[in-house]
Amino acid sequence: MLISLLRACINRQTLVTLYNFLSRILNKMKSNVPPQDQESPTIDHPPQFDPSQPSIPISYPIKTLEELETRSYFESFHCPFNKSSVPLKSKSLPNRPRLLVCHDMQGGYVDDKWVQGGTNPDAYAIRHWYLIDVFVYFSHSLVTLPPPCWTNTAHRHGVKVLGTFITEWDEGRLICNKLLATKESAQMYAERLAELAIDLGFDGWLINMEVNLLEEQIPNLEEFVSHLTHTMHSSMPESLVIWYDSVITTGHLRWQDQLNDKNKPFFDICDGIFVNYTWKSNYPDLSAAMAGDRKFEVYLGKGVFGRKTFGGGQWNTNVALDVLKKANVSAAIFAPGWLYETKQPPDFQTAQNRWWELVAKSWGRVNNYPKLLPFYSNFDQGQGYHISVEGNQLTDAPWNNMSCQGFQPRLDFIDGPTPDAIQFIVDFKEESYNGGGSITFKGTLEENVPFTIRLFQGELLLDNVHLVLTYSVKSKGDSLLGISLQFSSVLSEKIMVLVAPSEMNGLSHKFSKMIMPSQVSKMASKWIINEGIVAMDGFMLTEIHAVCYRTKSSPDELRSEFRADDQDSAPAPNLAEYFAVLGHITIKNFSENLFFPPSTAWLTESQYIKYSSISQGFKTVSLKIIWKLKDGNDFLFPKYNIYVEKLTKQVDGNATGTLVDTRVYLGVAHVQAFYMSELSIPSHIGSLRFIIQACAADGTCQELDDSPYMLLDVEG
Ligand SMILES: *[C@@H]1O[C@H](CO)[C@@H](O)[C@H](O)[C@H]1NC(C)=O
Ligand SMILES: *[C@@H]1O[C@H](CO)[C@@H](O)[C@H](O)[C@H]1NC(C)=O
Ligand SMILES: *[C@@H]1O[C@H](CO)[C@@H](O)[C@H](O)[C@H]1NC(C)=O
Ligand SMILES: *[C@@H]1O[C@H](CO)[C@@H](O)[C@H](O)[C@H]1NC(C)=O
Ligand SMILES: CC(=O)N[C@H]1CO[C@H](CO)[C@@H](O)[C@@H]1O
Ligand SMILES: CC(=O)N[C@H]1CO[C@H](CO)[C@@H](O)[C@@H]1O
Repeated sequence: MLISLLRACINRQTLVTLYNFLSRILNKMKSNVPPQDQESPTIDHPPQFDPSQPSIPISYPIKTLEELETRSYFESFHCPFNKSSVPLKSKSLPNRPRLLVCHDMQGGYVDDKWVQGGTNPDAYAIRHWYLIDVFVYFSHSLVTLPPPCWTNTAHRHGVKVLGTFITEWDEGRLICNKLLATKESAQMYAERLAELAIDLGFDGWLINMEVNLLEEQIPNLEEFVSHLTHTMHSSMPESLVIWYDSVITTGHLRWQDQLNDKNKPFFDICDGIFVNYTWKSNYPDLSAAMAGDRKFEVYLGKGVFGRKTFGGGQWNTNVALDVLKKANVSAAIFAPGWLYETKQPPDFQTAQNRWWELVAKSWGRVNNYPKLLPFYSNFDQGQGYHISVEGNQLTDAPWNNMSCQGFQPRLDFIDGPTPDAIQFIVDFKEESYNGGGSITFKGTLEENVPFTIRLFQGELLLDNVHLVLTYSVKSKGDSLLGISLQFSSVLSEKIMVLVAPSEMNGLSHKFSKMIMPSQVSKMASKWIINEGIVAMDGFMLTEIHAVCYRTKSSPDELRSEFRADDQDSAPAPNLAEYFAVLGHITIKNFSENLFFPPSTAWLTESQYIKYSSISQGFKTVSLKIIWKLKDGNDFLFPKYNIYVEKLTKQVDGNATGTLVDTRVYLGVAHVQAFYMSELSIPSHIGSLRFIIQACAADGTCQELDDSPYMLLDVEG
């Protein structure tokens, strides 16, 4: 047992199994010892997690068959927070080789377990969704439920998300004995798994049976897999159940590293197979031949850590991908968190961009956006050092919430004096317009010479629609930023439309059309909001570019702004510093009017209110706030910002007290529930007003004065 445990730790490069094992032993010891001995435990152990008690919402896996069977997960305080709220818009997988990415990092549930977000600005996240078709959240717990932040961001980008069902080691055999005891038990557990995926809003399961079974257990195992597939498909036709290359038809645990007659019976009753990564160069072709017309449903593994993987993984990841692409089968990348765990230089963001660029070069992009209206990106990476709403910075506390990731751009140099004249990065340190991210462009640029970067590659068909393009910019000196849109007709005719301020008029001859947007400047924050209307019926919007540009201006002015402390490096004539930040971009349907229900249309309610006294006259409150529309309409806004206002105690006759302090931003919710933990209440405060600000898919938020709120009279 211990040997196999040690193997587990070394193989998986994680200590979590050992940790869980020790805490289980510890808990067992704890329940066996008399109470007086409990005061001095020899090893520190975390307090028992009681999912029924209110606490900061987290995402966690199911560890036993009993919990799965009794559906106790649905009774958990944390469950309502656990639903992903972003539906998948493009549903079926395309008919071509696909890229599956399997996340296995530090046992899972790290910074991503905090459903409402955490405080680590350097949390692990993937932002290269345009390269991915399917994302699997993997851990070594029996039932791994993907934290909703992954599902939210993956769905936004058109990527399917699977949870994992795994049985391994001796414990896994015991589980299988129960799971596969009868045909009925196999069906029942399959139904439980299907129910979890459907209720929590993810798209299916990876089934990983890494145990030796008896041959007579195989028919019930097949029943389990086929029943799970059927049940999933009947509720969600485009869902996926994928079999991991592990147990074979004789019951032996024998990884085949290919699709062959020993594992094909499982492949035949589900939506695909994830083949172990130690394959040899001819296995992809053999597997493709075996799969026949389902070859895109064979996902050959490749481990990023590189253990025995074809081509070695790590920075040679493209080697295996090239082979798979040539064989015309799908690929499954295992554990790209390697970059983060092994701290690849120079820093995670740069290393991650370089590594996924290898994947892009080998495999090509698989997802294009925009595909639908409205299209909105604030370039938020789901982490950072501040948060803004419409140009006003609300907090400068470090944070992470992958749910908040906007559509992630892939920045490509298109045209300019030299490719490196301007550096462009998706940034979370620079100021943001909405959320915590932006794109920064900086460098030197000659007057009247444009520098163009592609932001998005889209597939948005325009039919009888006027588009409204809105973008926010903050810049220095005479730096200007325009957006150009590339449209293609059915005959592949390309039309470039530039939406840019009139100072960029000098470029108009390079475009089919130039549209000068109306501009609103937000004085306090120096952001300029540009808005232009484009009509291109019958065309497809295929690319979105940013165009950096400078016009003539007095060099003295510029020097004083950029070089105040640097006398020697005066810029050469006509070549001056360029600096602009793109805050967001929205493309929407001109005729589609946005509507926010008035505050009176909402019901708000508080639950689980708990006060704690910190010191004389100073206390904290924890509570859960929920809200819904009175007419029962289930319509969900994609995001709600939550604020609190503290009001003084009421004095005779005054219905409410006076507002003290300013409104404080508390966080963001992607479901219609928010848990506030330990909000401090000074003694002179008589009531709290929690404001729930709905934000629509195009990024606009309801006016705070019209937003629903919940009033709480402070107890005592
Ligand atoms: C992959 O297969 C090899 C044998 O070919 C086996 O040793 C290894 O454990 C397998 N890896 C996994 C993750 O199953
Ligand atoms: C891959 O397979 C598809 C479908 O069978 C076929 O249309 C396509 O030509 C193949 N591509 C290559 C590169 O072999
Ligand atoms: C634009 O909005 C109008 C009015 O709601 C609607 O009829 C039309 O279908 C929309 N077009 C697109 C492409 O969304
Ligand atoms: C009620 O509160 C307002 C605002 O602080 C104050 O101006 C007013 O005098 C108060 N009225 C009474 C009756 O205390
Ligand atoms: C099973 C369960 O409790 N699901 C809940 C997940 O969260 C949403 C939003 O709060 C609830 O409506 C579901 O009932
Ligand atoms: C963008 C956003 O609102 N992020 C929130 C994520 O969660 C943390 C912790 O709850 C909040 O502090 C952030 O404001």
